[in-house]
Amino acid sequence: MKLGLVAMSGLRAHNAELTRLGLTMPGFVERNKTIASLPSLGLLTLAGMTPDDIDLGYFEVDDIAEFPGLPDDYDVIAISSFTAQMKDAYVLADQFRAQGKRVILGGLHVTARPDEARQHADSIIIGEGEPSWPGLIDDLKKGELREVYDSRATPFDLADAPMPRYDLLDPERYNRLTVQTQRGCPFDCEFCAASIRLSPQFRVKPVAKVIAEIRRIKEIWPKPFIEFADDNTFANKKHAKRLVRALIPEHIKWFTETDISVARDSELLALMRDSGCAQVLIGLESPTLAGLTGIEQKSNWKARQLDGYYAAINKIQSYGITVNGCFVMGIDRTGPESFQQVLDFVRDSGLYEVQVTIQTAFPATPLYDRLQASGRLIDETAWELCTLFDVNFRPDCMTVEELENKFLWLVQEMYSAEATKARRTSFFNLRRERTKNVRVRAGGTG
Ligand code: B12
Repeated sequence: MKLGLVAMSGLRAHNAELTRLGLTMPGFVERNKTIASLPSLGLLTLAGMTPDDIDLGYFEVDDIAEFPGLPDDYDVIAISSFTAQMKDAYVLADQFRAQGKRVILGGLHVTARPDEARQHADSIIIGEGEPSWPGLIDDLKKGELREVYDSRATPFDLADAPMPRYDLLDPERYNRLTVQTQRGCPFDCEFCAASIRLSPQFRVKPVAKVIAEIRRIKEIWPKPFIEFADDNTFANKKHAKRLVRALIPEHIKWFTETDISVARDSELLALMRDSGCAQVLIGLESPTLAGLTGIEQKSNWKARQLDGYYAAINKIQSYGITVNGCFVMGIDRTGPESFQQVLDFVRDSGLYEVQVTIQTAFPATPLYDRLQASGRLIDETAWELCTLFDVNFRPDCMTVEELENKFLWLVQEMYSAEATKARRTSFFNLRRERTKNVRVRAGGTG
C-alpha cells in the first residue's frame, strides 16, 4: 500500500491589496517568508505512527492550480489543511477520489465541521490524530475503513507521542522546523482556533522526547532553527525550566509562542537566553482595557495583564530575547481609534517585532458562535477568509470598510523601512546598555 501525505501549505491573504502590500513591506515579508516554509507537523507525526509495510510520500500544495498531482501508484491519500485552504483541500480530495484513490481527512477544520468534511472523504478523524490513526490503518488494511473516527473522548498523552518522520522532508526546502512541546492552554481566549479546539486540556510532552526530536532533526540539519509549534510553551513554569535547561547543551536557536507571565520569572528568562531563545511571540491582543476585556473567558486574565505590558516587554528584551507582540484588530469595543493606539504602543514599548492580524471568526470557536447568533458573520462558510488578514464579520464599532482600510494603513505604517529600523535600534540599544551594566557590575566586584 502506498500512502500520500498531502499538506496544504500556501496562502497569506485573500485581500489582493494586502497581498500586494505584503510583497513590499520589509517586516511583513520577513515574517511571512519564514513561516511560509514550515512543513505539516501533523502529517509527519501520523507518519511516525504508520507501520513500515506502508510506503509513505510527503507532498506540499501551495496553489492547487499548479499542483501536478501524485503518481498513480499512491492508493491512499491523507490531506491536512487549516480552515483557510479547506475548500482547495476538498477540490483535491474530490479529484483523488475520482481517480479511485481513498482519501482521509483530519485536522482543526475537519474537527470543527465534520459533516462538511465527510462529503469529500472516505474517512475522517475528528480531534487529535494519534488516538485513532493506528485503528484507522488496521481497518484500511483489512478493507474495513470506517467513515468516522472520533478521538475526542480521551486527550492524547504526549508521553506516547511518536517520533515525527522529519526524514520524509526535502532538506533543501526548509530554513526552520517545528517541534511540539505541549498542547492545549490553561486559558480560554474567545477567538482561539489552535490546539484547544482539538482537545482543551493543557498537556506537556516529556522533556526527553522533545530533546530526542531535536536530535533527530540535527541528524538531517546539523544547525537547525527550531520553531516550537506550541500555543503556550511556558504555562507550566516548573516544566518550562526543565525543558530549557535540557535545551542548553543542544546549541540550537529557537522561537516559541507563550504568554506574558514569563516576564515575572527571572530564572526562566536567563535559562531561555542561555538555551538559544531568539524570540518569543506573545498575544498582547490590544493595548487598551476595552479591547482586552472579556477576551480570556475563564478569569479575564488578559485584561488583568495590561498594566504590566511595558515593564514585561522591557524585562524580556533586556535578556536579549526579542518579543514579537501580536495585536488583533477589529475586536469588539475597539473602533477606528484603535489603529493609532496600536502604532503608539508599539513605538513606546520598544517591541522588537510586531504582528497585526484581523480578528477572525474560525468555525467552532466561541467567537464564531457568538457572532453567528447575533447575525454578524458576513458569510458563514467563507472559509477562504479565515486567513487572519481578511474580514469575515461585522465589527461593532466601525464598518467593514473602515477595518479593512485602517488595517492597510496600519500595516504600511508599521512595516515601513523606517519604523522597522526604529524597532531594531531600540532593542539593540537596550541590549548594549544591559551588557555595559553587567560589565560595570562585574568590574566592581572583581
Ligand atoms: C506551523 C503553522 C503553519 C505552517 C505549517 C502548516 C501545516 N501545513 O501544518 C504554515 C506556515 C504553512 C501555516 C499556514 C497557515 N496558517 Co498556520 N500555524 C502553524 C502553527 C504555528 C503550528 C501548527 C502545528 O504544527 N501544530 C502541531 C500539529 C501536530 O498539530 P495539527 O497540525 O493540528 O495536527 C494534529 C491534528 O490536527 C490532526 N491532523 C492534522 N492534519 C491531519 C490530517 C489527517 C488526514 C488526519 C487524520 C489528522 C490530521 O493530527 C495531528 C496530530 O494530532 C499554528 C499555531 C499553533 N500555535 O498551533 C498556526 C495555525 C494552525 N495557523 C493558522 C492559520 C490561520 C494559517 C494561515 C491561514 C495563515 C495565512 N494567512 O496564510 C495558513 C493556512 C494554510 C492552510 N493550509 O489553510 C491558524 C489556523 C486556525 C484554523 N482553525 O484554521 C493557527 C491555529 C494560528 C492561529 N493564530 O490561529 N501555518
